[in-house]
Amino acid sequence: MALLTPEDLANMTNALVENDRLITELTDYSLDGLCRKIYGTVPRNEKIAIIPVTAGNGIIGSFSESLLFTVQHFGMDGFITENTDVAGYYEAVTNGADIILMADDLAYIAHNLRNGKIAHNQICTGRIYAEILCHAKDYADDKDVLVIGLGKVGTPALETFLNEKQNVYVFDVDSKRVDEILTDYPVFKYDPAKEPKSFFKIFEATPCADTICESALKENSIVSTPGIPLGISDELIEKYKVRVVSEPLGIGTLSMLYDVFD
Ligand code: NAI
Ligand code: PYL
Ligand code: MG
Repeated sequence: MALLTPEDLANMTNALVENDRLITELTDYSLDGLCRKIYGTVPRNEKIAIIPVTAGNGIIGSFSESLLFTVQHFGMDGFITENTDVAGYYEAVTNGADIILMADDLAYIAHNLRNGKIAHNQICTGRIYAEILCHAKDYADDKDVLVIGLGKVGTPALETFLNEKQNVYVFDVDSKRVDEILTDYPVFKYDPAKEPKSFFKIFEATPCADTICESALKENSIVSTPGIPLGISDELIEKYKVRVVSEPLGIGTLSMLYDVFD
C-alpha cells in the first residue's frame, strides 16, 4: 500500500476544515452529518485510543497526531497511548478505551471493543468519497460517474456508486483489473480514445498525479479523490472550475468511526 509521508500530512488540519466546508456546500450535509446519514450511527461519548505502531516502515511522523486532531475536531474524546504496539494496546484497554485506532503498513483499522464492530480505512475511504458525489445536490439527476483506480479504495467506491444506482464508468491502467471489474460488476468501460465522454462527477483513487484527462471534465465538474498525489492538475482545476474534495487521512478516519459507532 502507498504509505503516507509527514509531508502528505503537513497541511492536514486545514485540509480537513476546508473540505468539510466544501462538502457542506456541495451536499448540504456537513461531513459528520453525511457520515450519520450513510451509516445510521451516532457518537455516544466513546473514548477513542490511538495506538502508534512500529511494524514495517514504522511510525509516520504526525500520523497519530492527525488522527487525534480528527477525533477532537469532531468533538470526540481521544488520546494517543504513550506506549506503542502491544504495550500501547494494553495501555488503551486499561485506560478505558471504547474504540481503538491503529495502523500498520497493510491495514488501518477502527475496532469498537464494546460492540465488536471493526472498520477498514480503504473500504470506509472509498465509501465516503463516493457518497459525497452521490449527494452532490447540483448533479442529483445526473447518474453518470467516472471511477479512476479500481484498487482497494476504488472498488468499495464503485460498489457504493452501484448501491446508489449510479451509472458507473471505470478506468484503470491495469487492463486485467478492468476486465475483472467488468466481469464482476454491471459497469461501463471508460475508453476516451474510442468513446470520449465527460462527467460532472469523477472519483479517483490512484497513487499517481494527473490521471484525470481534460476530455473527462465538464465546466464545474466535481472531483472526489482520496488519491495521493492529487490526480488532477491545477491548470485543469482552474480551466474547468473544478471543485476538488481531497484530504489525506481525516475524512476516511471519520467514516471509519461512524462505521463502528452504535
Ligand atoms: P491500490 O494500489 O489498491 O489501487 C490503485 C489502483 O490505481 C490500481 O488498480 C492501479 O492499477 C491504478 N492506477 C495506478 N496508476 C494509475 C493511473 N495512472 N491511471 C489509472 N489507474 C491507475 O491503492 P489503494 O489502496 O486503492 O489507494 C489508492 C490511493 O489512495 C493511494 O494513493 C493511497 O495512498 C490513497 N489513500 C488515501 C486515503 C485518504 O484518506 N486520502 C486513504 C487510503 C488510501
Ligand atoms: C492510512 C493511510 C492512507 C494512505 N496510506 C495509508 C498509510 O500510510 N498506511 C500506513 C500507516 C502506518 C502508520 C504507522 C504509525 O504511525 O502508527 N504504523
Ligand atoms: Mg481522507
